[in-house]
Amino acid sequence: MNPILSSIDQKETDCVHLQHKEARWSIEQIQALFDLPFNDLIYQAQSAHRQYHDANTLQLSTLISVKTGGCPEDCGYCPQAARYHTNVEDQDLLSTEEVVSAAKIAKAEGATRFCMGAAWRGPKQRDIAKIAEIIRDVKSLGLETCATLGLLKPGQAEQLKQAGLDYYNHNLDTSPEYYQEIITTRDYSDRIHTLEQVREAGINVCCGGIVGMGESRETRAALIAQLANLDPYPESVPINYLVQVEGTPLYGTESLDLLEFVRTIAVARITMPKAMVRLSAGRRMMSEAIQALCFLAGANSIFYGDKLLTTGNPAIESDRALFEKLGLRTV
Ligand code: SAM
Ligand code: DTB
Ligand code: SF4
Repeated sequence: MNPILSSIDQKETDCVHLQHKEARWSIEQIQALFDLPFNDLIYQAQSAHRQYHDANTLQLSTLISVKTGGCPEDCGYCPQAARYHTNVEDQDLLSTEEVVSAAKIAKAEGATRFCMGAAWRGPKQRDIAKIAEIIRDVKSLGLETCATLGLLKPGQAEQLKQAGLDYYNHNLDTSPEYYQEIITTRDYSDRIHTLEQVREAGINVCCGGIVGMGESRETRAALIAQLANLDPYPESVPINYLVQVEGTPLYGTESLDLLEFVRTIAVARITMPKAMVRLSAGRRMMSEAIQALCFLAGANSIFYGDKLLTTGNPAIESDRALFEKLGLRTV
């Protein structure tokens, strides 16, 4: 076995921020992965990837914003926060019919997973009833379902589970230390608490973060440590490259080198080998070559369709051309 991997596997360290039973990765160990020569890092990531995944298969996931804008939170990256002046138009919760018709189109285009996002701090009880109906209908189309609705109150995760929700997306976004630079209206422990409720309800956890927010490599390593030390680690890990939207506080942040984004994907793959690692927001800023490197580094899912929640995503035709060039089988 590779000496770096085996030494990391054997060493058990405590996680300073969260009292998880099995903290397995220190920030230093993860930083050592980030610091590897690029070829060594990608080789390790691809080797870890092949232990649990078909290296030439990519899952296609389509996103829809079911409730847009007007959010009371202050996430510095987000165009949907009411307090920032962006071009996003507010939109109330869509009807079940509107969401189902979008889900049918996504399925016809080849997506197998449908992710529904809402610009809420968290859902109210009456929202949960409506969302449950939407989830039931989307699920009945044979699509994997994911929802990202913000912080959950006790009992809500169980209701989502009963409706047939497969995954709940709730990102840690960044390291605990950097978090307060980005968001002040809720704290890290609120996020962890919601993740615990999702886990306890028996819903798969989809949890990742954003890179390119002006953070250091150590901060990226600390984010990955938080994710990898969750016990168990998330089944699904979206890695987003900041989409800079005019009017948000993070607009104008110095762009992160995309090879560092590829490294982040690789480190997520090595530390969470069984997870789906999702190359999420930011693909419009990435060349085909960078995206190919992300797949080589272990990303095995993308958002597919010309829109993310409020911002753009590559056109389906150009994605199909890329899959063809790379010989990727999509599911
Ligand atoms: N309101 C809910 C919440 O924040 O938990 C759910 C929707 S929120 C838009 C879902 C995730 O999208 C955020 O946690 C963040 O990781 C990601 N996101 C939002 N704006 C982004 C941006 N401009 N660039 C990259 N990722 C972004
Ligand atoms: C995730 O980690 N990324 C997606 C999804 N989960 C909900 C959202 C990306 C949003 C990008 C900015 C926008 O389009 O508003
Ligand atoms: Fe609101 Fe979610 Fe955007 Fe934060 S990321 S402002 S909680 S929609």
